[in-house]
Parts: sequence; C-alpha cells; structure tokens
Amino acid sequence: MKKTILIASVLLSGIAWAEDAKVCFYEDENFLGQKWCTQQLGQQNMPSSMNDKVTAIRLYGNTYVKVYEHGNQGGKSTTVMQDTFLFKRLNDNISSFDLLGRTTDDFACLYQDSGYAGTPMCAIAGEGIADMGIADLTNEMSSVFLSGNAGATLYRYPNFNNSSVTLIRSSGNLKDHSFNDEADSFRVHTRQPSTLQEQMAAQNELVTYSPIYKATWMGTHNSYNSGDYYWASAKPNQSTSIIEQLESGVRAIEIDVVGRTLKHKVDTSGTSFVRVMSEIKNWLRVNPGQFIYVKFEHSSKNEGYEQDVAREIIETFGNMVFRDAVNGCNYAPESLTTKQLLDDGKQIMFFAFNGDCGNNTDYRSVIWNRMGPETSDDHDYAAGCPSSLPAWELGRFSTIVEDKRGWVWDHYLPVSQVRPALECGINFIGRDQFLPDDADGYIANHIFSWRNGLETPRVGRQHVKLSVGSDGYAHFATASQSEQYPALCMNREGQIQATSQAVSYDQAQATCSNEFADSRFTVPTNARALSLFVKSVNEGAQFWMNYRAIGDRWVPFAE
Ligand SMILES: [Ca+2]
Ligand SMILES: [Ca+2]
Ligand SMILES: [Ca+2]
Ligand SMILES: [Ca+2]
Repeated sequence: MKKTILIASVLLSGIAWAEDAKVCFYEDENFLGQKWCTQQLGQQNMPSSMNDKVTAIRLYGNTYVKVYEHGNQGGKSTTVMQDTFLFKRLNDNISSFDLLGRTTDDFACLYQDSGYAGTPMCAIAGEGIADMGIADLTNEMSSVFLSGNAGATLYRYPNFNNSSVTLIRSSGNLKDHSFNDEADSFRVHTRQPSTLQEQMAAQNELVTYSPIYKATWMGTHNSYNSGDYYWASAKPNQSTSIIEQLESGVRAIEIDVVGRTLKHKVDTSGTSFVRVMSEIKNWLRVNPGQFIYVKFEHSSKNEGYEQDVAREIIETFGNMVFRDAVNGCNYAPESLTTKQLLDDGKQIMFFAFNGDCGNNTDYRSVIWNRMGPETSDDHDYAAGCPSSLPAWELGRFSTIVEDKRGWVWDHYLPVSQVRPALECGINFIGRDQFLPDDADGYIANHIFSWRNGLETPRVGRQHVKLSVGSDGYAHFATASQSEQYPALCMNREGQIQATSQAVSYDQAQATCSNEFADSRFTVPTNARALSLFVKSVNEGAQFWMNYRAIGDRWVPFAE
C-alpha cells in the first residue's frame, strides 16, 4: 500500500494538461516569435496579424491542417499532419487554411529536406497525391515519415507514373533509396510489419511490466548525430534518423545539448534542440502505447539555457513528460514500471548522470537523477558479468555506451556479446551505427522472449509456455491451456521459482499461492530475470507463464 501512494504522489505532481484539438501557427522557425492558435474546425482565412508570416505549425489532438497560399483556400496548398518546425516552400506565404479531424494514424508525410525538415506534404493510407506541383514541391522531397502501419510508394512522375520506390520504413534521407529530389506523386497504403518488428513490438510491450531499472530495452548513442540532419565531414554515430530507430524498437536514446542547440552538429546553422524534441513528439503522439527513455547530457551549464530547455520540453510534450515538479532531480521509485507510467498518460522521461541536473528549478523538475554505471564494451560478458553489475539492485540504470564514428578510438560491443550483457542486467546499450534492417543481427540478439519467431495465437494454442533449449537459452512458445507444466511464480522480492506440481494453465495462479506464500503467477519481463531462472533448471524443461492471447494479441498478466 505504501508503494502505491508513493507512485501516485510522484505521478500527480506533473502539470494537469489535456490535448484539446487545435492548431498553433508560429511566426518563426522552432515555434518561436508571434503565435496564434485556433480550435475552430473548418475553413478560415489567416488573421491579418499572421498573414504571410507562418514558418512553423503545431497540431494538438487528432487534427490536421491544409494550408493555402491565398485567402479563401486559393493558390498553392499542402497538407500538414505533424508538427513542422520549419516551412520552406509556402514559408511566409500562408493566407488561409482548413482545420480538419484526422481519423487514422496510418499516414505518410514527405518532407522537403532530409531529417523531416522543410515543408511537408501528407496523405492517409488509401489516398495519394497525384502531383506535388500543387505545392510547388515537384522534385523536392528528401525524407518520408511513415506513421502507424502506413507504407508509401513514391513515383518519379505525376499521376503515379514512371519508376517508383516503395517504403516500408520511414526514411530520414531518400538518398538511401536513390530517390532524393525525385518524387512528383505518391500513394500511401498499409503495410504488414516484419516478423522481427512484431517480435520486438511484443517484447517491448512485455518489458513495460518490468520495474524501469530492471527493464531490457534497445538503445542508441548520440541518437541525433546522423547525416540525415546535417552534412557531416566525418562519419557520424548514426546513419539513420531517430524515427527510424524508434520504429525498429529502440526505446532508450541519448541526446547531448549545448543550451538550445544540439552538441553533435557539424554545420553552423544552429540545429536546434526543439527540432529533435518535435520529431520525437510526432512519433509519440501516433504511438500512445510507447514510452521513451532519454539519457540527457547537457554541457556548458548556464541557467538561462537550462530554463529554455525546460520550457521547450514542457511545451513540446505537455503532460506526456514524466516529471517531478516538487522534488527536482529526484530518484524515480524503484518499483515503478513503464506500464504504470503509460497508464498515467506519460510517454517520455529524461535522465541525467548521477545528480548532474544543473541549478535551474524548472530544468531540475524535468530531469530525473540516477543514471547508473556505464560499463565497458570491451568486457567479455559471456565469460561473466563485471563486478559493478547488476546495479539494478540499487535502483539504477546500467548501460554500455559505444563510440563508433569511423575513427581510431572506435569501441563497439560485438553482436555476440549483446545477449550476455543484457543477461548481466545491462538495461540498454547505447548502440552506434544502428541498422533498422538488422543487417548485423543486433536487433535479433535483443530478443530474449520469442526467440523462434512470434507465434500467432490460434484455436487451442492461445497460451504461452517457456521451453529451455539445448543451447541454454529459453524461448516462448504457444501451448494449449490443458497441457500440464510447472508454473512460474514470483515472490515479493521479485525472485522467480517454478512450482513442483505440473498443472493446467487455469490452475497456475492457485498452485503458485499454494506452494509459495505471497507469490504471483508470472512471466519474466527482462533478460536478466529470465536468465537467472533458466540457469537454475534443466534443458528441455517447460513451464507455464502468465502470458496468453486476447484476440490476436499476446498479453502479459492477463488474469
Ligand atoms: Ca515567418
Ligand atoms: Ca499568401
Ligand atoms: Ca530536397
Ligand atoms: Ca520527378
């Protein structure tokens, strides 16, 4: 009971905020300068104070907006479905608009520049744009954001003609598809996720039930330091945009900021902090079941900058950001799970290195303390865990940070060490050169659950058992509820044990209670908990886990 109260008091200290449907227009890039908002749906002329001035747009709720060059919805026009920090085509030219309700999260937005910058043109699945000339965007588009289950086919000529490229993942830079500044028309359709994407999505959902300091996530290092965002003279840490990383299952990212700009930039055009926050927000608002952990490094301390950064975080994420306005730079409760945060409407939290939260009160209110040890990527995790691990018993994150930029000081965790490191209690590895297509097997090595592929629930096979293989690893597999296995039970200390009696799925909870006082029928929700249990049993052994199908989805703890 005490624990419940502690969590509730932390959660309730965030600002009360609900995303009412509205649009805000801004005079300057990065949502700065004069601002004008309206909740009124339908066609309107821009008020004279904002006519031919708009450079950025923010959308709230399920709205989208069509913007026009002239009054009364005349002239060139484009459709905007996401926050847009910088208009180029139609910049300082918008004179009227039409505010509409979006009925699906399956949509695609093409952007004028790489890294989702410049003017977008969006369409929902089942629709398309026959001629980018309606916005003077012919042969201009350089990146594509695919939302929900949208895919897109881009055509070299108008009216869906000539050669095309079909995207099943977002692309921060269409050069990767040899289609930069080529599209004249595009169609949006729905796509089927790959087996690996489905496996990763199911596992990420399972992990939300883990206490946050014990959770197993995929991570990236210097997540924003990608050639998709600026021209880079040296090889940057990442080759893809943050959206592509998140789409592939990454849930822990790392951002270095210097005041209001990002540290990792090679150009001098002032690549902004709010730009990356806005990109993440665009992804979170169409993925309400997802939560992102942001490891935050803030160099060149300055209270004025800290104030700006805090304000931009709060303005961008509103009630989505998990913060503690009362006790700034606090420790999050050790028992807190991501699921509890999601149930409270939270989708993002920021962590600093131990106590490195600066001096500004607002800044400290959005930054959590307690990044734990960063261990070495040179360690042989398969041979044994470093003495510093697992730090999760202390309620801290344990991480590995790579640094691979094509220079002599490269360091990099071999893919074969990924699973052993996670089993040592590493919460996330700050991966460099993350590959969304998993060409190096890095994503597959993060899968501790459905090792042999996510199975589809079907009649008679709607429950999940754990099978221990001859390689010492366990995998999840479908089973029929009448099959008889020992059940996995978790006690109050979080220790997992199996019942001595083999029972049907329906008897699992009662058998846990009979054999272990105060225990609960359970499913391992992180790599280390699973590994500790598997090391204590024989190969070939099978166990019931509290994990079964509801409809066509696998749901943990579905009592
Ligand atoms: Ca302007
Ligand atoms: Ca105009
Ligand atoms: Ca372009
Ligand atoms: Ca073309």
